[in-house]
Amino acid sequence: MISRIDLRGAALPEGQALRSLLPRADFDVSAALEKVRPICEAVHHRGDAALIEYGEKFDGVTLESVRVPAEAIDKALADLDPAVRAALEESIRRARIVHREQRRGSHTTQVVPGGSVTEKWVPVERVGLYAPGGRSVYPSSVIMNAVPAQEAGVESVALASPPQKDFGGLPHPTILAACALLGVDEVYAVGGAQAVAMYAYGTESCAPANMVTGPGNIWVAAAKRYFTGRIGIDAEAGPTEIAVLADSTADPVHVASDLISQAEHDPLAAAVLVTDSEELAAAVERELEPQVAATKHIEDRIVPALKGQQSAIVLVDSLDDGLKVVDAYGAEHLEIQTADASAVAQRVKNAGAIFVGPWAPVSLGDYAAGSNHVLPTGGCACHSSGLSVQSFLRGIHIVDYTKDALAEVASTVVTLADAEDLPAHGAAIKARFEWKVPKQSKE
Ligand code: HSO
Ligand code: ZN
Repeated sequence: MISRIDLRGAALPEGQALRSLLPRADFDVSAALEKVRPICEAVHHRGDAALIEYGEKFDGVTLESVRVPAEAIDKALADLDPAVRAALEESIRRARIVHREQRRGSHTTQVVPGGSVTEKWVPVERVGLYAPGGRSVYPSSVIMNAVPAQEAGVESVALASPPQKDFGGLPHPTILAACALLGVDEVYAVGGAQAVAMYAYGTESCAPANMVTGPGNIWVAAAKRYFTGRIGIDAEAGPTEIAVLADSTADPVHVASDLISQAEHDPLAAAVLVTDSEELAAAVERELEPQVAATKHIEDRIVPALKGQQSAIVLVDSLDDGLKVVDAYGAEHLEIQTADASAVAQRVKNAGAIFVGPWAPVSLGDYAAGSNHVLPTGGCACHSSGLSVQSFLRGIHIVDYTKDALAEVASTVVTLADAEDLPAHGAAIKARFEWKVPKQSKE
């Protein structure tokens, strides 16, 4: 069901050499880039008409308008199963508790008497969120995107999600109901790359956004890359990943069920167990089969995900080696199922989120820990963080110097400007102090 990679018996290689031994899915965004280019251009030139055409072509629906009417959002909430409503409300409540504390105030540093730099944190004005349709209808992801944007103070938050044939061309009702619970009332029935293009350029119905966030398939990731530099993006989310660092104290039933839980997302999802215990590895292998057989998305997602090149049990000589492996891998989600798990978690350098001990499975974080589940995939955890209030803020430096404070540092600026052969930079200082600006001879 899952392959083994045995790294025991020799010193582990470092850096890229170690990374190349570890499993990972192919997720080639650049190859998809050429395919999304015409879609983005069509939306640029033909706006809503192009969005409606793509709705017909990709989603099989004929829309009159891409904007979802308020009544449809209200109705989705009214029709929502009360138990699901209560669970979504609890998820929102916990996410708000955590994200509210991430807010940053302005901070002023007095550099010298009369000279200060204030860092002021300002929310992005308008954000376009994306929620996938099809196989991945996740109202929880609407929560994970909307809550940090709202807690950051973003004034205008819109959401796009593919129109569903079975629901009269509207986005999935649980997505609409989540929007209603979150107070997001600007919703578009638009999916894929065209949704990102709609936000980037704006159309007759949708004002352009400064930033686009939210998970999506490879086309959404490619469209985000296409518009990078023009709009802000969260990340090019790839297939989900779980790594578990476990020793002989771990419960194989828990480990197997957690590996399966993320394999359930996608045939390209990755499930990686890193352990120094042969016994645990064997017990998890034994556990996988009956647990997989007892669940739902077996042949279409879980079996291909576990059997795929992106998943494996990695055997190491020691927990220290295990830590090197999980750092080289940089998992989106990392569980620590070892003795003294909190201390081990503190030693991890690269992971999107870390789940400590037997009572903090990834599923908890997916829905209701209060943490965010939009996390860096594909090894990007070595340079990026998950979505947070910070993702929606910009820090602006406000530089405030008095005449005396500038005079004190004037020669430093002029010297550096001369050293970089930029005399006009220095002249801008000299002009303020009737300092002689030397005439440049024209050669
Ligand atoms: N594990 C996914 C998020 C998710 N899980 C949504 C369930 N629903 C990526 O972090
Ligand atoms: Zn999940």
